Amino acid sequence: MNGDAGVGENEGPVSIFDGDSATKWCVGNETPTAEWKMTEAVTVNYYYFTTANDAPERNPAGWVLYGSADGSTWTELSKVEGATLPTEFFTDSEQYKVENPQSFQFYKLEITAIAEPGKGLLQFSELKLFQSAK
Ligand SMILES: [Ca+2]
Repeated sequence: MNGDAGVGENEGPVSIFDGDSATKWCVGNETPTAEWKMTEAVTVNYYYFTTANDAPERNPAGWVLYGSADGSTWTELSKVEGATLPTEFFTDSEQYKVENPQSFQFYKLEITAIAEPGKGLLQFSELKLFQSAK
C-alpha cells in the first residue's frame, strides 16, 4: 500500500482497507493518491466509500480509479466528478459501477476533488471493492 501519508499517525492509506469505519485515511491535501496490489488479479465491477468520523467537507467528491497489470502502466476504470457522499459519519456511499471493468492486480485511486474545495483535507474511512453488486 502506497499513498499520501496521513495527518495523524494512524491515518495513513492502509486505514481504508482495514474493515473498520472507525479508522480513516485523512490527508493534508485535497488530491491524494493511493496505490495497492491485490494478492491476485481481480475484476472490480462495483465499489463504494464509507465516510469518516467527522468533517464531511473532506469527503471525496471526484476521483479516478485505475487498474494495472504491472504497477506502472495504468488503465482508467472509473471516473466520477461531482459526487455527493453522505454527510452522516460512518456511512456507506452509493455504489459506483466501474464503466470499464478488467482484471488487474494493481489498483490506484486518485482523488480529484473534495466536497468543499479549499478545506485542505481529504478523508474517508473505507473503500469497498466488489466483483458483483452488493
Ligand atoms: Ca478504516
